[in-house]
Amino acid sequence: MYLSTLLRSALSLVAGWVVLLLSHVALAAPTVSQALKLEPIQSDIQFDTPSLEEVEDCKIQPEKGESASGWTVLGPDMRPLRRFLDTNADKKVDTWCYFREGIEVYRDVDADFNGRADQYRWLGTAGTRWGVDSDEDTKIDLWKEISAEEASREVVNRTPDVSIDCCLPTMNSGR
Ligand SMILES: [Ca+2]
Ligand SMILES: [Ca+2]
Repeated sequence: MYLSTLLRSALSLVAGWVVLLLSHVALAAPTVSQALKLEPIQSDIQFDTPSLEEVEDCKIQPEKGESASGWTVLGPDMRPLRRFLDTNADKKVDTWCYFREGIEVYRDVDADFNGRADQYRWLGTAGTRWGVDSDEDTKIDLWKEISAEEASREVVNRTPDVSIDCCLPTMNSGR
């Protein structure tokens, strides 16, 4: 009797491991060099990229939180370089974060979880811009957040095919 209980608990433990293993396979961890090949969708991002020699000393660290799981690529100094997260537990990455000097400066977000980024956010030392790309063509259609200073810079820098309207602050203006 005792033996069969023991056997049952051993079997359920193994089953648990198999499930855990499978979920990791489904959301397979990238290698450091695969992870570093990914680039932000927007072009004006200044983020850290290690040299070829430094790549050997970079590491991939799994992330497992209550609201998200994924990986962080750590540089030779153990500061984060990239972070890729699955925030809706569908085993697909939907948030791609880029760091500069250990601080997250930009992220691409697939907010409707269809596999294509539809929001672009500048963070930390890179400012406060938060653009929405409703049709996922990589061009920002409206700003969820932008400071007055950033808005005026956008008007100056944007290529002519982007309408000026989309560069005007829609929220938090005057920050
Ligand atoms: Ca996901
Ligand atoms: Ca999307």
